[in-house]
Amino acid sequence: EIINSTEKRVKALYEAEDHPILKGDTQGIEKIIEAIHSKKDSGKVPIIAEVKPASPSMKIMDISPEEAGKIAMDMENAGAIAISVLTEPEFFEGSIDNLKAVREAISLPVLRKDFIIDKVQFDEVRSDLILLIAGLLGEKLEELIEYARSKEFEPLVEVHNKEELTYVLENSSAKIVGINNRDLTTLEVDIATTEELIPIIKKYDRRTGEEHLVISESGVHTPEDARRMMRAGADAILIGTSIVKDEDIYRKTKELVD
Ligand code: IGP
Repeated sequence: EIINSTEKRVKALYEAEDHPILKGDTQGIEKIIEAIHSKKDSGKVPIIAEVKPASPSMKIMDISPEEAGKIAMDMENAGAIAISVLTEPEFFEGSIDNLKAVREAISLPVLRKDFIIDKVQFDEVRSDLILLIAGLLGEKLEELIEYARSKEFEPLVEVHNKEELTYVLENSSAKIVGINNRDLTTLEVDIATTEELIPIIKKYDRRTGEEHLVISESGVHTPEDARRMMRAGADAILIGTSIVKDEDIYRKTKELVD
């Protein structure tokens, strides 16, 4: 379903009269690495906080662009290292305008969360980081990674299981790997997924000498969950639902960071 709906959006983009071509101005990966180190050095947890109105399994809350900007400011002030913004309109109720508003409101790097399947989508809106889902792209993955970098977006390449991870490590130039604790086909969440997959990345890195940044995504609710993901070897943690549904976004983000 979500693929059909994404394909329709892509078609509309091609049919649109004038589509602007974006130029790069990324502040992606270096800034993230620096922020991760400085959080860890001060004994804190590097959190990427997500502006997420809904998911296929749960409505969280309506978020207008103005509110998206305010929420992102709270997240930034509470010590998040980056902000993720859903732009998928149908199943996650995100929007391009939310992302634009967030980018104007804050100075942290911004990650665009959407189902990217075609190059034309890179011209919709500028972000520093962009999600590419390995399981969705298959053999198109490396082509889109290279295209992303040519447009100065740094891709966060998401995997959910051992097969996808091994494929990404062996067949792509991904530097930032996201381990999604949620299975996008069954929507089941288990944060043990991160514990299971990180050793494979570390072993690969030791063998090749390259190093990946590992982001644990989804299903993290408490400071204990967050610490558990850090102990497993995550470099940062991406959290949406538990922050956005809290009545005090600043306090909840800070609790997870501290
Ligand atoms: C956030 P959570 O459980 O904290 O709300 O999860 C984020 O990981 C999740 O929104 C997500 C996602 C995605 C959304 C991970 N991968 C791919 C859309 C598409």
